[in-house]
Amino acid sequence: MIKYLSLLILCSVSLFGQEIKPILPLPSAKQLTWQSLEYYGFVHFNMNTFTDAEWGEGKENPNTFNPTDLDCEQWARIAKKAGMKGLILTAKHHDGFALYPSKYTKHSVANSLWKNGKGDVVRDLSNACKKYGLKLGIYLSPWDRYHPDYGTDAYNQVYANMQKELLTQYGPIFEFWYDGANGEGPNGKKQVYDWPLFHAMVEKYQPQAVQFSDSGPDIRWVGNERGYAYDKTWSPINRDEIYPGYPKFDAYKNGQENGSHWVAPEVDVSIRPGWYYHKDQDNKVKTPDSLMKIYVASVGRNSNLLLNIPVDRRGLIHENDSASMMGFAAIRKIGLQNLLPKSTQIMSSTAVNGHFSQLINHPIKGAYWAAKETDATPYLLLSLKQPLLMNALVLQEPIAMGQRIKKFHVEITNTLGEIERINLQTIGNKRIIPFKQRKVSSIKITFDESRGQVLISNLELLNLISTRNEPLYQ
Ligand code: FUL
Repeated sequence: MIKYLSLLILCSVSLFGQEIKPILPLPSAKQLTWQSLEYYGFVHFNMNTFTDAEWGEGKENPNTFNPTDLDCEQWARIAKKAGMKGLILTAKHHDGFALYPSKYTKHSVANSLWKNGKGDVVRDLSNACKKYGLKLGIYLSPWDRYHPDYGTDAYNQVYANMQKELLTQYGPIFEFWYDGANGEGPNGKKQVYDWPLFHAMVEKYQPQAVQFSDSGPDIRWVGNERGYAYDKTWSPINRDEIYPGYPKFDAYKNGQENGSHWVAPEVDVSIRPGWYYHKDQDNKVKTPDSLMKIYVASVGRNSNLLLNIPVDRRGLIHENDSASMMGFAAIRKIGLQNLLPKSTQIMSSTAVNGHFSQLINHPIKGAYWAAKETDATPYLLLSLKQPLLMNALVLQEPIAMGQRIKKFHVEITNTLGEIERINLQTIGNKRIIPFKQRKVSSIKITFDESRGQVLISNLELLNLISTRNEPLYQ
């Protein structure tokens, strides 16, 4: 009922209001759904866990894989409590060892002594995710240092067959992850991948799943593994100019203002220095405060955050990692609360009929403020009746209408009348702008350059704190 009512209001808004033209390229429905997930987990757990390596060679004895207490429910329970929306598992890494019994490789759990060859980690995780209401994603390394067919045409079909197994036997998959690393196989040959075939497998068996790689097709790598996107982060990119493992990817990492396709970035980063578990990194787990800064620099810079948890040799998330994830969840809960009083009037320089600034933060889904096309430097002005102690501002564009803002600046006035100006570039799905904590009496946001009319759907005020209850940014 509420849905229909909102639709009715929106329709009448566009009946009486001026129609707003979308700016291409636009995200698809599944890209929009993915973007709303914001934060989910990666699990690197495989042969490397037991050999203390990051990249295996493919010559490892399958019996080396031998978790003593594997419990995927523990992973899912912790991930859920930590606020993650899903988990992506390394079903096969570069060494080729498969965590499920595949018909297309001998190098798998089926040929190990673990559970007498009857184990299946993908199945266990799929069941655990269902139980805890998490989405399941699959990482399947195209590079395979074990497979005898690697480096020949036959391997492309092997990979596609493995995709089919994973896409048809374990329930819904929300994301399929292609790693860009591509080296030589056991015969010294490199593979020429059949990307159209691989993409078609996901399209056929799980059309709602987004596909990740350096070049999409649906979502892309952010260009570093340190946990941050950039002040300039465009979702559009000239997708067809690049491919997974593209050597000059650096030139593409910010996306492109006039890019041909919508391929939003995902920030992948590990909670430890390595992707895999190494005992000597037990005391190098990132702190909740540094995870919070990563969140601000990823989700807060037009990306989604994929945080990797290296599961240990027991087959469990280590206590230190779990404690840090919980600490991160606790400071997110407090710090991400919107402090903007509901009664605050947000003034705008101009507004299109039916898209007034009152629609910012409006409960109607899809509502937004639209500046007039003739307004060269639109602005929003927010005067607080009661000054607020805060250190961050959140802005969102209604990305279903395309990404627009190229350059903007924020002027923050404190209770002494002192003004700080911050110059910024893109917004996109969500921008979190941190600054030194102060008592703020007004904020003005001026949009200096945009690809078409300026549209803003959300504005929030935050006070981001550390685990010691101090301001996160000093
Ligand atoms: C990289 C791989 O080489 C690492 O081992 C890891 O899986 C990371 C997520 O992607 O390309």
